[in-house]
This record gives sequence, structure tokens and C-alpha cells, in this order.
Amino acid sequence: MTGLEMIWPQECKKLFSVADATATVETVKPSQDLQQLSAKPTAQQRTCIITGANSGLGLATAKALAKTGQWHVVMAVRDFSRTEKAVKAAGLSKNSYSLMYLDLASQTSIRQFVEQFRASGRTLDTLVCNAAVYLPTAKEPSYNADGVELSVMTNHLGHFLLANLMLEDLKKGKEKSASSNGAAKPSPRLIIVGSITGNTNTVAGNVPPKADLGQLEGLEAIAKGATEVPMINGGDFDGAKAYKDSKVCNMLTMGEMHRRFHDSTGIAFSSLYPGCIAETGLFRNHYGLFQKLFPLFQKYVTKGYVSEEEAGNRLAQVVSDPALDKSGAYWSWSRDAQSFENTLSDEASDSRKAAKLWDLSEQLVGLR
Ligand code: LMG
Ligand code: NDP
Ligand code: PMR
Repeated sequence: MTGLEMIWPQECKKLFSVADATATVETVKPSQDLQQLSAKPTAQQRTCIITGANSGLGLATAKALAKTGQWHVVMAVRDFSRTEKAVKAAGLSKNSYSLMYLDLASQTSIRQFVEQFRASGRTLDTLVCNAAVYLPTAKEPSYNADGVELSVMTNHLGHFLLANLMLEDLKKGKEKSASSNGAAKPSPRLIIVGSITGNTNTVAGNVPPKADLGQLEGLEAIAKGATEVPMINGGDFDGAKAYKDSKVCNMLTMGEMHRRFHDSTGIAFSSLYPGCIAETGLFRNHYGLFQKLFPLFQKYVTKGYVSEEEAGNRLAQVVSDPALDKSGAYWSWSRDAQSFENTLSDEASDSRKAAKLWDLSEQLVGLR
């Protein structure tokens, strides 16, 4: 491992968190050295970026795609040494993956990531917005350097900005494949991981606290200049609700992208609930007792449990299975592991709310 590889994440963290707050600190230039750390995809491979690919669902999906030999996975992560360890343990071959630094809690880091990806000259076939934080035991909200609550920023706004910026790259990928002489490549895909707990048309979605974005009063307040607004609906902080709300935003964003861009770009936008992967890092902030009992509850009571490996195969299917290329779809799997298109809750499929969320989110990430 080179020195740069070891210091890069720490250095970036410092720079990005300050840069967002003050806008006066110099941003980090794309580094040639950093790009050389990573193998490039071969001509036969397609490229898939996965955010938060160092653990849980993201890592399992990276493994499933890498082992096909047809995919090169760009693991967009904030901790290189942990990712390297995970990759070694999984035995991924050198040219099946590369690492790029991304902190979704920082707009600067997201823009830097996109710049670096472009500087590497790669073509993008699929973007998977997978990373998330869940802060169920926090009594007080945490904010990023811009004063935005961390679950909203990481899970929704960070991915909203990334997905919008990378539309350009996905479109280029499509143009390239159309003009190449080889066999026609499948359409590019943009996948945003959703969840059952954000959907109130299910039992899981009715466990309190329930998702409810209200009329987006909290986001409106931020757009008018407020900082440290804890909840999207303007209410008091509740970490479990903030997570479920962010998942509703993920699913609304997928639907809105489909309505706005599918016909003109040919990109397939989709979301999914991969099953309850009850042992991932997502629950790292939950009580110890919860971490012990929750997998048992899901295995033996709800029967909604899936292993990381199975969930990774499911998301990999959404990335690459020709049968799952429908745009605007929210995928789920039945007990016998068959994929089917599921129905979103009223709120997660509300196109008026999606349009308002889009408008406010654009303002909050400086897209207009
Ligand atoms: C909150 O607790 C926490 O306070 C918060 O921090 C956060 O974690 C949040 O959602 C996350 O939860 C909520 C509370 C809700 O949950 C609990 O306290 C229960 C924890 C359960 C976790 C595991 C328990 C394991 C126990 C059993 C172990 C089993 C071992 C198995 C061995 C088996 C061997 C054979 O809980 C409640 O408030 C309780 C009641 C809520 C029930 C709500 C159910 C809603 C159903 C409504 C249906 C409505 C219909 C919908 C329409 C469906 C349409 C198809
Ligand atoms: P994990 O905690 O294992 O994975 C989440 C990943 O997100 C980690 O790699 C984490 O990186 C990364 N991440 C967190 N914050 C940031 C950030 N600021 N910038 C970049 N990356 C970040 O959880 P899961 O694998 O369970 O979660 C993956 C997705 O699956 C999430 O979208 C979740 O909502 C969804 N999901 C999970 C379910 C489950 O039962 N577990 C069910 C339904 C959906 P780091 O290690 O650096 O913190
Ligand atoms: Mg839930 C009936 C089916 C079912 C399913 C599929 C899930 C998935 N859960 C179900 C039911 C219940 N859960 C019931 C009846 C209860 C009350 C006992 C319950 C409780 C519960 C808690 C406390 N469940 C939880 C929590 C969490 O902290 C998790 C959460 O809400 O995170 C936001 C969670 C989850 N249950 C799920 C899934 C997939 C989660 C993980 C969160 C997610 O990614 O959406």
C-alpha cells in the first residue's frame, strides 16, 4: 500500500469538512497518483460505481458483480484501508475493482469524486446509490459542515447530487455503446436502494416511528437559509424516522428521475428492497441487545431475513439482469427468491411530493 493511499481518506476528510463550511479552503485536485492505485476496466468489462461498497449490501454486490468477470466495480468509499481488507478477504481479482474516495456528507467530496472519475477517462454503465447511515439511538441530531442532518445528507441529498451529476456520464456511456461496432451494450442504469420500512403500505412500514415527510417544511426552511433543521417535516429529531424519511426520499427521487429523464436518455432508473439484511453495519449504532435479537426476530418471526450474500446477488441482478431493466420500477423478492415489481406506498409514489422534493433538493445542493 502506498503512503498516499493511507493518508488520502484522512486528508480528504479534513479538507472536505472544512471546505464545505467556509468555501475558502482550497479543494483537493484530482491526483494522478491516486488514479494509478486502481486498475482500469478491460475493454470487455462494464463499469459500475457502488457507494458504500466497503461493507454490507454494497460489498456483497461488488463481490457478486466482480466474480462474473464482466464488471469492473468502482468502490466509492470513505475508508480505503478497511475496503482493501474486505476486498482481500473476498479474493477479488485485481482488475475487477478500484477504489475512489467519496464522503456523501460533503458536497465538495461528491463534486471532487465526479471530477476524478471523469479525469480517469472511464465510461460509466451503472451507478448504484447504496450508502446510508442509521442513527436510531441518537438523542440529538448530528449535522455536516453545512448544518444538514446526517441521515438526510448522506442517504438522500448526497446521492441526489451524485446522481444528478453522473447523469452526464451515464448518457456518455450510452452514446459510446451506440457508436461502437461491437455487440450492443445494455442501457445504462441508475439504482437507488430503498426499503420496506419507508413504505407505509407494509407491516414493517407501520412500526413506529413511521416515515412521513409532511409538506417538506424542514427542507423549505433550509432552502430559505435555516441551518440545523433536524427533520424533513420540520418536526423534532427522531433518528429512526430520519432514516425512514430518507428512504422515502430515495424512492421519490428514483420515480422523479424516471419521469424526467428516462424517455430522453434511455437510462433505466430503479429502486429495490433487497430483504432484511439484519446483520450489516447499518445497525452498528443500535443497542447491543437489539443487534442480538433482531436477526433472530427476522429469521424466525417475520421470515424477512436475508444473508448479505443473497442480498448482494439481488442487487447485482438489478444491475445486470436483462429482465430487470424496466425504468421506474421498485423491485422486491418473494420467499422463493423470485424478483417481482412491488408497489410503493402512497407517499413514496406521490409525484407532486416528488416534484417538490426535487425542487428543494436542487436548491440545497447548489444545482440551481
Ligand atoms: C423504536 O422502537 C426505537 O425506539 C427506535 O430507537 C428505533 O429503533 C425504532 O423503528 C426503529 O424503533 C420501536 C418499537 C416499535 O420496537 C421495539 O421496541 C421492538 C423491538 C423488536 C426488535 C426485536 C425483538 C425481538 C424479540 C423476539 C426475539 C425472537 C427470537 C426468535 C426466536 C424464535 C424461535 C422460534 O414497536 C412497537 O411499538 C411495538 C408495536 C408496533 C407494532 C406495529 C406493527 C404494525 C402493524 C400494523 C399493520 C398495519 C397494516 C398495514 C397495512 C399492510 C398492508 C399489506
Ligand atoms: P452498511 O452500514 O453495512 O453499509 C452502509 C455503507 O454506507 C457503509 O459502507 C458506510 O461506510 C457507507 N457510508 C455511510 N456514510 C457514508 C458517507 N458519508 N459517505 C460514503 N459512504 C458512507 O449497511 P447496509 O449494507 O445494510 O446498507 C446498505 C443499503 O441498504 C442502505 O441504503 C440501506 O438503507 C439499505 N437497506 C438495508 C437493509 C438492511 O436490512 N440492512 C434493508 C433495506 C435497505 P463506512 O463503513 O465508512 O461507514
Ligand atoms: Mg422491522 C413483518 C415484517 C417485517 C419486516 C420485513 C421488517 C423489516 N420488519 C418487520 C416487522 C417488524 N419490525 C415488527 C412487527 C416490529 C415490531 C416488533 C419491528 C421492529 C423493528 C425495529 C425496532 N424493525 C426494525 C427495527 C429497526 O430498528 C429497523 C429499522 O426500522 O431501521 C430503520 C427495522 C427493520 N425492519 C425491517 C427492516 C428491513 C429493518 C431495517 C431497516 C431498513 O433498512 O429499512
